Amino acid sequence: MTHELKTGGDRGYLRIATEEAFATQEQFDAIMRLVKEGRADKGTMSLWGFYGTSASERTTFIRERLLDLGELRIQAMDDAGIDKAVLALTSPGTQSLFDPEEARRIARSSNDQLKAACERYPNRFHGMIAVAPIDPEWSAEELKRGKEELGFHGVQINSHTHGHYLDEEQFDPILRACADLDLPLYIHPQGPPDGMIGTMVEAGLDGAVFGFGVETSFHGLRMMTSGVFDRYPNLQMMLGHGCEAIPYWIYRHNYMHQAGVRSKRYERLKPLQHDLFHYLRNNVLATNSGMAFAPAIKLMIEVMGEDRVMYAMDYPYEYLPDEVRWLDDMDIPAEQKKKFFQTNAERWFKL
Ligand code: 1DF
Ligand code: MN
Repeated sequence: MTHELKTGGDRGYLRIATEEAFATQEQFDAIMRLVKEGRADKGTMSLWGFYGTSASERTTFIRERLLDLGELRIQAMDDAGIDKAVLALTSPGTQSLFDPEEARRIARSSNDQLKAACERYPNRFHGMIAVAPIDPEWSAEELKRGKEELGFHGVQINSHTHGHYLDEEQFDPILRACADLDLPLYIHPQGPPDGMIGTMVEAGLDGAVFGFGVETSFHGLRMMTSGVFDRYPNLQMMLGHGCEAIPYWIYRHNYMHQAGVRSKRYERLKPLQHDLFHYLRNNVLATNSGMAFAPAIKLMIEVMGEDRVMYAMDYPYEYLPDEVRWLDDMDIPAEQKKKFFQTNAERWFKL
């Protein structure tokens, strides 16, 4: 142990964790009903079949911690030196549900419960809005309520909705609302859709270990290559887990994307106003959730710029106070470290 972890800024910065999860009992029950009936998609069957029923130490801890928006969570934050958490309804949110009415009800109720928790701990908790992408028009209205009435700071969408992606036309009301309301759009992973999951479950690689990242970087790239950010130049998309590896890949993504566009290889790929580096540096924000790994963080800062990379813990799926110590000890300039832990989150979430 290199140093004690304290809240309050004893190292010259506050620590703001930006991808922290909670569940509501109704959400949990609705997903588990689909899982028990065998009606959920394969990714949800695998993920919630495990987290919802396993008696392991890990899953027991996570189930208890997801449902708590009170003292347990505050104690965990205190113990790890986390000053503030930006909270969102855990993956898959409402997106595995098939009934739009149920999805709307659960999203709305989750927003109300999160608002109450933020009022109980105004200096510790901030909220991201939950929506029901199966109903984009309703979701756009809920974004307005979430920002204007509940005072929330962004929206978390758990990647695909039954295999559909936010760059598709039917989701335009959601993108427009984010742009109009100046709400960052956090695209968080869930299990890959049935059309993508292939043999990942048999391989034990569908979840956070790999499948999450592949599917979510696919989503992020769809957004970057389809002209979304030409339509909405001020829209900010957030990606966790080391920006889902896009900064590492971006040179090749960009080169091959341009080669494909030039040679008119795909009907869908039209010339864009900018190259992919431009969108990465103007429309994408990243967190290091689940990647307490200095080489990945330094790469993000180098490629995206020091103003676009933020800290996240990913509690309760990742809760290792030692990771905070490693990141405190990262060999980057002090001003960059303060941006990473504190001021970038304040700026982009408007805290
Ligand atoms: C896991 C990881 C599950 C993350 C999550 O939601 C989640 C996991 C169900 O470890 O299985 O949000 N995560 O963001 O890394
Ligand atoms: Mn997460």
